[in-house]
Amino acid sequence: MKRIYGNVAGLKAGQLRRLEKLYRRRVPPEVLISPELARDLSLLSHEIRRQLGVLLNRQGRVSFVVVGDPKKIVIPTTAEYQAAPGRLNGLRCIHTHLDGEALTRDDLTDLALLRLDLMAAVGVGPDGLPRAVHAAHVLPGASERLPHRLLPPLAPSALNIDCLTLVQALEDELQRVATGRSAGVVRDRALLVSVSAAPRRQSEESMAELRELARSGGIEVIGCVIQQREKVDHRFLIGAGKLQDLTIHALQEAATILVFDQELNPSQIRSITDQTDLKVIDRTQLILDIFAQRARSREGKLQVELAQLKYLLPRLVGKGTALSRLAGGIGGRGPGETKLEVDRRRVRRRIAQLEDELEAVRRHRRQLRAKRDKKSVPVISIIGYTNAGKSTLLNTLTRSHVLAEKRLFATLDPSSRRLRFPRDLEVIITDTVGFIRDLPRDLMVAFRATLEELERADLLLHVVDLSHPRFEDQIRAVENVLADLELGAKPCLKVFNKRDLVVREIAENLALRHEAVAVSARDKTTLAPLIERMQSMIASSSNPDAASARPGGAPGDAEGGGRQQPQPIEADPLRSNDVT
Ligand SMILES: Nc1nc2c(ncn2[C@@H]2O[C@H](COP(=O)(O)OP(=O)(O)OP(=O)(O)O)[C@@H](O)[C@H]2O)c(=O)[nH]1
Ligand SMILES: [Mg+2]
Repeated sequence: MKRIYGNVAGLKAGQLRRLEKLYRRRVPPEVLISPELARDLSLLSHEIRRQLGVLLNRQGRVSFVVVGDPKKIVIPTTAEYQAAPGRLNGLRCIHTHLDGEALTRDDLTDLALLRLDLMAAVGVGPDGLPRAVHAAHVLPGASERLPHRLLPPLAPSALNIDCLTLVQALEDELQRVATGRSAGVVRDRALLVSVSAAPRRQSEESMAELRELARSGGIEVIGCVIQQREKVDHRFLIGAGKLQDLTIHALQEAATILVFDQELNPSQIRSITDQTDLKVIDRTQLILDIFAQRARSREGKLQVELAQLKYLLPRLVGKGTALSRLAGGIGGRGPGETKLEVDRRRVRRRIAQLEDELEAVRRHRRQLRAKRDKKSVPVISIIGYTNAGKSTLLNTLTRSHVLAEKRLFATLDPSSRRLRFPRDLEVIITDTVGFIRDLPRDLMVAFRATLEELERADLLLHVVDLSHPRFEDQIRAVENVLADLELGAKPCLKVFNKRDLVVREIAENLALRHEAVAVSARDKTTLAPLIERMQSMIASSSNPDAASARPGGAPGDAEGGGRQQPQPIEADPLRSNDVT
């Protein structure tokens, strides 16, 4: 016996039997609904004074029979018909409207949220016979317009609208939207979402950075939604109504993923995923994904995996605990243990293992460092916000070819080069992973081995992208990370990069105010003052007496500039070898 869904209380046995018999009906697949079935629904609905609906699959079989109340009907959520992203769910809903009214807002929302093939309402006349039929379908790829299209009202005798062809065309269109703009490459298509009480400008700027992060992660951004709320919704973060709009928008644009600018807790991720059928991640997860894509060295990979597992662990909570009981005794595990606990234990074990391996890496690094210390070659570490131009600076200074790219977190693994200064002073110069505002804690801990290198530096070069509208915030973010790493007291020279993109006087004024050197890392002819400053700072750190004689000069007035023409940078013959 097939189940009748919805509001069946108080129906007579005969009426229930008639409802059950509806499951036996077949409708020609190309017809919206057969006139006979429309008539039966209408008459029965009139008799019980409740809306009545059927969900028909693409073979024209009745998959669900649902009883509503006089004004509305609740369609069961149909897990077995869940639609893949960019597809419809293969069911059309035909239900009755006792007053013969057109499709309601709720009907149209259901159409989009459940991704039905079609939604239709059969008007019930005063005699119980069917009147006009109103139908609608979703409208792909047009988020600026309404998300659906209403068909002109149909007569109950003229319901052959060639459903299958129509639905096929809709799916083709959805598919086209999904792949059209990414030139055939299958990539995630994201809607970016920000929910916060912060002023709009701030949210927008943060969103711009999230967009850059998404781009770096190889995700196509198809839209951004910012919601300002005094109080965030504890369940969905975003308001329930807005989330509904978002889901419809996502359907139209064939989005596959929602990326939140704010941190989501595990239960929010779960509720939003359930509600939208989309992948849901937050900024931290996105950064972790980028790191995972970029990690090349073994150490980098270990560090990223560790960070990912630490992120995952608290999120392995309660999910399906009751369902995933393992049979007792397998592999020595006791009965009653849940799969989740096994997962959690496995993750913990792997974390411990990774931490051991990284400890070994750190030991090895310390030995290398001790060797280097014996030779006492000064170390200069290039640090700064991601995309500031650190790798470019290293390349130009040492004529090497470290990867430099217009994307966030191009560099993950540190690389070191030797550099000989004009005054025959040799140093090691290291490029590091970029910093970012609110750097995920786990990531920082995981990258400790890399960042420990900084402790050993004699001088930090803090590279700043002067052309970035928020460069001052970026400076602060970097300084916060340095303070977290207890490196705040290290000698540090600010390098204001990309001065070619900024009006000359402005660049010079800013550099003066921040005691920085303005350069263009791509253009080695601009680097002479920087080299002078580095040289004198290194010299004074190894010879404190010299320090008082050399106050930090402004750009261009580098110490000794008059006496000694800055020479072209002499890179060591070893330059192409990493010296880590
Ligand atoms: N116009 C201009 N662009 C620059 C300059 N220096 C670097 N860039 C560009 O800025 C982008 C980022 O440079 P990278 O050297 O990769 O930056 P990074 O700081 O190493 O970045 P991550 O490793 O991703 O943290 C690249 O597209 C560079 O070509 C400069 O002086 N002027
Ligand atoms: Mg880099």
